[in-house]
Amino acid sequence: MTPTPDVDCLVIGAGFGGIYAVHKLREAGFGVRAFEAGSDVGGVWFWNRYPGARCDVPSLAYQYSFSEELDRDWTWSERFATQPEIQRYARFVAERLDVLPHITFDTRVTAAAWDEELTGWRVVTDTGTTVTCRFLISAAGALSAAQTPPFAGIEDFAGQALHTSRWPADGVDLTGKRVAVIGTGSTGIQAVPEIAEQAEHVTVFQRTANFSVPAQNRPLPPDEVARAKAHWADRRAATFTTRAGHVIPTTGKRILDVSPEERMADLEKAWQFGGNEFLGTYIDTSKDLEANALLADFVRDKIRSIVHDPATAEKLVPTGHPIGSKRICVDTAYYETFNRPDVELVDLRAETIETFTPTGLRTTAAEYAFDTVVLATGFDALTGALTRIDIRGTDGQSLADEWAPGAQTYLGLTVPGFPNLFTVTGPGSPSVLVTVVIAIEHHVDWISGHLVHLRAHGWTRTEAEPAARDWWTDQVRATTQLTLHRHAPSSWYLGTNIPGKPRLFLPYAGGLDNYRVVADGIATDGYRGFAMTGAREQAPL
Ligand code: NA7
Repeated sequence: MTPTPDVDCLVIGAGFGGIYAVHKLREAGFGVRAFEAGSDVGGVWFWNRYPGARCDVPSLAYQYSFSEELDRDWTWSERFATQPEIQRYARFVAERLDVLPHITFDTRVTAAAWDEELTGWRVVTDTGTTVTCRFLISAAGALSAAQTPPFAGIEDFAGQALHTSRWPADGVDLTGKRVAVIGTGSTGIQAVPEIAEQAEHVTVFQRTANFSVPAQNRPLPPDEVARAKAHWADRRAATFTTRAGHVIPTTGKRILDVSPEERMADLEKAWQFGGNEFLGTYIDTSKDLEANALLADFVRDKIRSIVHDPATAEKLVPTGHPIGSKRICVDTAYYETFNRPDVELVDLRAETIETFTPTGLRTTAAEYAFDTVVLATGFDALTGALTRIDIRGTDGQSLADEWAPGAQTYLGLTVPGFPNLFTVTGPGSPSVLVTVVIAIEHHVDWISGHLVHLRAHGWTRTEAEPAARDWWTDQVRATTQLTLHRHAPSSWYLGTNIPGKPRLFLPYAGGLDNYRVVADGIATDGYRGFAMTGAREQAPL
């Protein structure tokens, strides 16, 4: 008698991907369970509770698009939503879709092994539960595996050390504290102004100066929200046809074609409008280094005009990478914060961290004392959430080893040697370069469609072919050449923030619109590139 798995589909994670995967697969008639390490839904929006945590994509775009009803019944309060509001939204959707009964919280998946006889996965959790499933769907997140660099002596530090994505649920009182912040990516840049409001003194340790544009955040007036809701169908349609998953305003002009006066006027307007849409002002700045330099110079001059102390301003001016080649940051009063007398900037290009000490840290130039260190040091992006689970494929090979020389997938969703495993927002997907919620919706719809296809044919096993993976890897590399991302010496897109991770641009940079066309074409073609098999006598789903 052939064994039958406990459940058809097991979902890892209950963030935006997991919530929608449970809903969609259940709607398609599959049995579904999910494990979530946190004690509530929301994923990264459950964990990232640091002061100032906020989305840098407009609220009206950073939401599910599939249901007009959800759109009608949820109202964002600000142009860029705070972490608590986004988590409330995740909870609202999970309750509405009635997915909560399928999710086991406070349970982290630690291992999963393919079992050929079962034609399924044996999944193990940190609470000791083992569940078997036919299909394993990872929605563990692209930016969820926190990275704490191996700083020498950090275990000797007598104060409090906090990674921004593991911030205590009941907050941290920083009143009267001397606080160090290490890291000036999107997180550090959001956190520093808020921490400075509370703390007695803040020392910001910056390794790479980043480009940041003002959010120009504001409350969303009721008429703007009403207009958006009335145009739900148009907004939904735009998720299919735009590169980023939503409409980004642009002048439609090339920066190299306009006069200096026109350029200044356009960019000043874009700066006042705010948000990372600033990058879309002109159509040539993400492809052409000369065009990019003009955009970058505008931001550099803005920094010099905001920061009073010229020496501090020069440290904050990014010089080593094109604007947008590392993820652009969106801030509220970040540069202005360095005009405070109680905020200090340490340039880790001029002095490097030698070791932590019981009272702070020592660099090659000085000793710094503080009570609390905030590690805004980022994530093992795209692969970390998966490689930290002991995933074993057909020959017992580990996914972490398989990806050690550089992660390769078919469509960012599947890996040869790991049948019936799907990786929502995996390496090779466009998710982190576009509106991730929209990419997630597409990935989950595609996965669900694939499982329905298998069921219709009485198949129980699907595995990407190596040739399909190689072809997709070529597509990912080719699209990388179309952008300036490869000109950044380091970024989490390239994996260079993780010691030992090979330097490889992991996302698909061809846009969500193009990705959809390709992935949907593969589906229409009967899921080209997959070996789909399975004994008909094996319990069909
Ligand atoms: P990021 O963007 O990876 O930023 C991490 C920051 O931490 C960045 O400034 C790093 O400098 C710095 N860092 C990392 N390791 C070290 C060490 N060892 N010493 C000093 N400084 C270090 O992560 P975020 O959390 O800000 O944002 C990640 C994404 O999440 C964001 O883009 C949004 O999409 C959501 P570096 O630049 O590597 O020199």
